[in-house]
Amino acid sequence: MKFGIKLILSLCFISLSFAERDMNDGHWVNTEAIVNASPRRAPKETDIPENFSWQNKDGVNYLTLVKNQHIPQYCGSCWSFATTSVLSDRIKIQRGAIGPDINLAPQVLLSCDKVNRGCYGGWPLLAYKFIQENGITDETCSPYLAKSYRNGADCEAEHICKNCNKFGECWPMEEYPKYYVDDYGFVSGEEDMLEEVYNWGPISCTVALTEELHNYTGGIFEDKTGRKNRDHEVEIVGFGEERGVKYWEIRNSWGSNWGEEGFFKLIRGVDNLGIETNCSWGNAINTWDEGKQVIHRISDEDRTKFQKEKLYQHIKYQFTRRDLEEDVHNTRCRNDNDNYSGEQKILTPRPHEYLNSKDLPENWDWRNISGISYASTWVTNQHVPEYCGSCFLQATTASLADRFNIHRKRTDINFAFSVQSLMNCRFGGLCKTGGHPIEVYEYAHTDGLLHNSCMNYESQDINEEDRCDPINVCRDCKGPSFAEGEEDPLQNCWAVENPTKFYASEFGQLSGVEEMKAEIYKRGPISCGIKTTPSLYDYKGGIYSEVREITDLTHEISVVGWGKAENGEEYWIGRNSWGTYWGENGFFKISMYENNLGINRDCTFGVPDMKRSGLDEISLEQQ
Ligand SMILES: *[C@@H]1O[C@H](CO)[C@@H](O)[C@H](O)[C@H]1NC(C)=O
Ligand SMILES: *[C@@H]1O[C@H](CO)[C@@H](O)[C@H](O)[C@H]1NC(C)=O
Ligand SMILES: *[C@@H]1O[C@H](CO)[C@@H](O)[C@H](O)[C@H]1NC(C)=O
Ligand SMILES: *[C@@H]1O[C@H](CO)[C@@H](O)[C@H](O)[C@H]1NC(C)=O
Ligand SMILES: CC(=O)N[C@H]1CO[C@H](CO)[C@@H](O)[C@@H]1O
Repeated sequence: MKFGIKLILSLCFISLSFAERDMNDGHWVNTEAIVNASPRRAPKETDIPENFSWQNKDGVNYLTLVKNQHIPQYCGSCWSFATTSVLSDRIKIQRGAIGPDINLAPQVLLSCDKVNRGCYGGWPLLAYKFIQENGITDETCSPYLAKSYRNGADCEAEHICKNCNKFGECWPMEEYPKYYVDDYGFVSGEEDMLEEVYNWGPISCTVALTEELHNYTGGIFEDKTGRKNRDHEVEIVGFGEERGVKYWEIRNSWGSNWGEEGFFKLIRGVDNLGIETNCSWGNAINTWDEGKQVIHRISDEDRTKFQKEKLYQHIKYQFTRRDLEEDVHNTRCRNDNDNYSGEQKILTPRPHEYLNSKDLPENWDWRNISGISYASTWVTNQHVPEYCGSCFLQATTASLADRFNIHRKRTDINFAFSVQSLMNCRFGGLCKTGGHPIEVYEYAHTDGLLHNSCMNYESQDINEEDRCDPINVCRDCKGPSFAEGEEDPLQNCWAVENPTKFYASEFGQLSGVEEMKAEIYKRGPISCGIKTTPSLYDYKGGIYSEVREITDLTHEISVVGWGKAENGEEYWIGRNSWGTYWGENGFFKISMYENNLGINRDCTFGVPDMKRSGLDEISLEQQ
C-alpha cells in the first residue's frame, strides 16, 4: 500500500479534560482514496437561497434518524456515522422521502474497514472507497455495537448480515440487499459547500472539538478559542441567516438529547472550528428502485466455513416446520392479553363511533399519503445482535413513533423510541418470555418513552437488581475508547439527566375490520397480534393468506394501512420487526377478511400526547 499525502484523521475524540489531545496529531491517508475521488457533480442550480434545510424542505424531512455513537459504550466512530448518514440521507433525497428510511450500518465500517481505525478514528474518503468496493448493509443486518475490529468486533459474513435463533445461535443471512457508493470526493470553502449541500444533499466536515461545543444547548455557536485542530466529523444538512449572522445547520452523532434535538448551528463563512476546510460527499448507486436491487448471496466459501464451524445445516431455519407449527420451543414474543386486567384510557370518541368504514378510501397507506411518507420510523430487527422476543415492544413503539411523525407532519425530528430502555425496566415482558402490548402503551401513558438514541438495542434482558437503573435507561459516554478485554467499558458513562420523554394520552384495544380501518385512517398505525407460522417465516412478497383456527396470538406487528388489489382482494399493510431482508423491505401485505393469522382479533393503539411531550400540536385536520 502506498502512502503519500498527510491529512488529518478525524478521531471523534472527546474528553472533558482533553488530556489526550495528542491522539489527533495526524495520520497518513491512503492516496488511492484520494486518486479515486471524483470532481463534484455539476450544480442543478447556482441560485442559492438564504435559508435552506434538508430537515424541512417544503414541509418534508429528508433526513434519517439521529443516532448516538457513544452508546452502549464510547467509540470514536464519528467518521462512520457521518459517512453513513450522508449516504442514507442522499438516498432518502433521491427517493423523494417515500418508503421506509434506509439506515446504512456504521457497524460494517467499524468491523470491516481495516484501512480506517475503527473506534480510534477514521477518514470519510476511505470509508466511501470501502463502500464503493465492498458494499454495505443496513442496520437491520448489522446493528451498532460501538466496537470495532480493533476492540472486539469481527468481520465474518454473519457480522455483515446476520440472523439469530432462540438457542443463542446466529448465522449469516443467505440473501440480503446491499448498497454501493457511486462517486465521492472533497469539497471545501463556503461557496462550494453551499452549492453542494443545496444541489445534492448533506456533506460531512471535520471540525475541531472544544469543551464549549460539547456543552452546547442551542443557538448559533461561535468558537472563540481559535482551535483548528480537527478531530471530529459532523454532517452539514442546511444553512441560513439569523439577524445578520450566517450559520451552518449541522447534525451531530451524539443523540437527540444533545444540542437542538441532536443538531447545532455554527457560524458560517469564517472557518470556525475549521469547518470550511475539509469536507466530503458521496452518492449511492440506485439499488432501491424496483428491478434495481442488488441482492447479495452468500458465497460458497462463507457457507462452507460456517457449516463446518457451526453446523449451519442444523440451525438454518432454526426449527423444523413441525416445531414451528406446534411452537414446541415457545418462540412466542407476545402474550395473549385477552385477560388484561389493567384499564384502557379512553378520553375522546373512538373513530369507529363517528366514521363509517364504507366511506373510507379503498387504499390508505401511511407510507405514502399524497406523496409524503409518515410511517417513517425505522424498520427494526428484534433478532439481532441476539435473538429476543421483543415484538410486543417493537410493534407498539413503531406504531406510536409513526403517529408522532404524523402529528408533526414529518417536518422535524424522526421519531424512533428506545426498545432497550423499556427492556431495561423489564416493562411488559422479557426477551425470554415475550410480553403484553397494551402494557407498553400504558407505560407510554404513565412514564413516557425515550428516543432511540438514549439506549440502542442490545436485545438482552437486564438483571432484576439493575432494573430501571438510570444509566441503563438513558446513557451517554465519553472517551477514550475502551481496549479489548478492558474490564468496565462503562466507566466513562453516565445517566443523561432529564431526557426528553414522549407520552401517550389515550390507549386501548380494538378488533375487527371496521374498528381497525377507522382507527388507522383517523389516528395512524396500530399494533395487532398474529400467529406466526412456518409459511410466514418464508414470506417474500405479495398478499399473504393463511386462514386457520387460531388458538393464540404469538407475535405482534404494526398495521400501517390497507389496499385493494386489481382482482378486488382487500389487504392490510403490516410492518414486521424481522429486518429489511424479510418480506417487502420488512413490510408485508395480508388478506383483510377471514381473520388471516388472527390479525383482526386483538389490536391496540396509543394516541400521542403532544402537549405533555413538549411538542406543538399540529392538528390532523390541517394535513
Ligand atoms: C461544560 O460543562 C461542565 C459540566 O457542567 C462544566 O464543568 C464546564 O465548566 C463547562 N465548560 C465550559 C467551557 O463551559
Ligand atoms: C431565514 O431564517 C431566519 C430565521 O428563521 C428568518 O429570520 C429570515 O427571515 C429567513 N430568511 C429568509 C430569506 O427566509
Ligand atoms: C383468560 O381467562 C380464561 C377464563 O378465566 C382462561 O381460561 C384463560 O386461560 C385465560 N387466558 C390467559 C392467557 O391467561
Ligand atoms: C405515492 O402516492 C401518489 C398518489 O398520492 C402516487 O402518485 C405516487 O406514485 C406514489 N409514490 C410512490 C413512490 O409509490
Ligand atoms: C480538499 C481539501 O479541502 N483539502 C484540505 C484538507 O486539509 C488540509 C490540511 O488543512 C488542507 O491542506 C487541504 O487543502
